[in-house]
Amino acid sequence: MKEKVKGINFNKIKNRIVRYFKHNILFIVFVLTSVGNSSLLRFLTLKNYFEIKPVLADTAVVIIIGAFSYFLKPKKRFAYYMIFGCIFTFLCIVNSMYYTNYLSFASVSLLSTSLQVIDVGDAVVKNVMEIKDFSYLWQVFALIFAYKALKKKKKIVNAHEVKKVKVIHTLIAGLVFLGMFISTLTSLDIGRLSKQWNREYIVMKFGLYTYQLNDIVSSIKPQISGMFGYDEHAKTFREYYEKNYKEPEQNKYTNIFEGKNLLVIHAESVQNFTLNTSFNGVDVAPTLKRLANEGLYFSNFYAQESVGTSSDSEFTFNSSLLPASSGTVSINYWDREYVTIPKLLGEKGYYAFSMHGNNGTFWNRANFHSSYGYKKFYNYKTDFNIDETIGLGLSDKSFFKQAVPKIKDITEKNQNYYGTLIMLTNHTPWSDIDDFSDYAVDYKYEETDDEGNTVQKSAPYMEDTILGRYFKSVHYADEAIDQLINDLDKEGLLDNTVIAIYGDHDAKIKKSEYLRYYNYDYLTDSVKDSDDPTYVDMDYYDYELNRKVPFIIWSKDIEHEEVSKVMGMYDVLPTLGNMFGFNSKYALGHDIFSIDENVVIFPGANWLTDKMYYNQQKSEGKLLDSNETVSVDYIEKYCKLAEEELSISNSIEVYDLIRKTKESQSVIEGGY
Ligand code: GP9
Ligand code: MN
Repeated sequence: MKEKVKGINFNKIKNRIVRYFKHNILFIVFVLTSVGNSSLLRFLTLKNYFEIKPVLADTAVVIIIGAFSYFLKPKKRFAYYMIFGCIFTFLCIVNSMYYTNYLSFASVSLLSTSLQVIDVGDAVVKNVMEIKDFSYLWQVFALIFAYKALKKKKKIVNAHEVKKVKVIHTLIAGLVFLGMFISTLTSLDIGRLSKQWNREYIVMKFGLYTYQLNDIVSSIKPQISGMFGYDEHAKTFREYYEKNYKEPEQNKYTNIFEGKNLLVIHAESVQNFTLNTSFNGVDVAPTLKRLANEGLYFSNFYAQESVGTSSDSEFTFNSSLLPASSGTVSINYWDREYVTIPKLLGEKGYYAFSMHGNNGTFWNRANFHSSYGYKKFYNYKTDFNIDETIGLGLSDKSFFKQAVPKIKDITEKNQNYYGTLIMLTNHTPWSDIDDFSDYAVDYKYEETDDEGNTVQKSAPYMEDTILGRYFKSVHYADEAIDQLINDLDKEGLLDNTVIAIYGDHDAKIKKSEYLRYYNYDYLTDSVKDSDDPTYVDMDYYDYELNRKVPFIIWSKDIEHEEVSKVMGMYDVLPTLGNMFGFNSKYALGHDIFSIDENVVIFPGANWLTDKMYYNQQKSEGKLLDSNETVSVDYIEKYCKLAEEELSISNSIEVYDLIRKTKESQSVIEGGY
């Protein structure tokens, strides 16, 4: 091989490279371990095996940060790398844990929200932390190992470079990576980075470190957003409602409940499939099943909660708006003006109240319930005697027992009421449920012994599993609802009252639990092999669709109807509004009885129609009926709508647009 080609001295270049590596081992270890850790995170969370974009982005960020280490003396550089190495490792661990729980990535704007997790106690240890979350610690050990090895060989002391030049050269290297990364970006990538709600997508395309830096910027933005961008958001908001607002249509349910009380039961973590589940011939949720069979049953109903879980569902149920894309409405934007069911019914003379057996500060309920228009929030020790505790607080049965006389009192003092009863017992992890529920989730069968006698047998099946405990707990919650309805009836409180029951979100149970439930072999007491012809698998879409929750509207004299059209939490306000005679001009959902094709938009901009579930995070979807087809235009239409509605909703929350619009007597007349 020639050593010189047209004046290029390869030997010299080679020597320089070798020399560079020799003198910068610690820096190189820092870069490789940092990029390696964020790649591992993508691998373990998004199952993203190899994508060049995030690797380029992470490398650029790490090199640029690392470049400044050359301002320090060689001996102090290790401390610099360790500090950033620990920060990066910490970010990976936090994001890994966060992803396990929320299927999304952490945000500094959620710090206050995350503090709620502390109150959930052992639910965190049991369901949030996993061994794999700590695998990222290898970076710290690798740095220490490299440093010790170099020190032994006296490489640290010998390192010598002109500092400023070194900083500049390293920065240039970082900028080269940055340039390469930028050249791969599409306009879609850039658009999503600025919006920041599709966190999975951003981590997948921009890497963890760019995501986290961008997150800091976009989390600070809302705090100062009153000063920036208001006009533009207010304009988009006005135009959206001018274009899309339609007066409510009349249908067979219009005003059927006018003048009746409305009692809402927030059924903690109850998923819809439990209504169709039984063990050994005993239903998991016989009461809910009965109410569904007697009342209006919305069998394809989805919560649209984000990281604000319960509180997001309470917000969306009451306002027909979607959760905030950064932060949580109940904590960050609770003091904005919203058009809500308590306010709308309040205008009709209803007394609005809510009750919950947990501390009033949880999810900031004491504040946001009053801001949403509830006149009183009965909670925890102030209004309830904590005589029986299960999981997070007062047991549902005791809670309901104590709620009935309060409801009676409210009924006597007011012409009408709107009440929300927030259940608690069925909150993960259902640790002590065995003490309160004797519901069995084993598999009972019969066998004939050698003498021809029938022997009753039992295999453990779902006993001592998370999903098994969940079934027991739902059974308990179902009994509590039965007790409430009976007690209300005994007091004559059901005659003029409509009950609405919703599951606030899924129970966040892992797929492996469902695979056991679907594929248990009682003869071997084990889960069948995945190559068994009868094996039932659960893909991403099966899992997402199974997250649906029940929604039931029931009254003593209602006629049963099952509505199988897809429906979201944001459709509740318009649907109940049509029945009770109220309306919000800002509702993003629809009266389910007045819409041909409905769409449920999820906070990450995934969406669901009766035809397809589309995963906008990954730009792929699944047809619900494989014989159906949809056009590209169809997908684009709903993708655009999802982005538009999430953005409008977020603008209302961040910029307080409903209040400001009312104040400025702007284009939309009438307010609420
Ligand atoms: C706590 C309860 C649970 O009061 O509503 O909240 P979650 O963890 O489901 O959001
Ligand atoms: Mn909840």
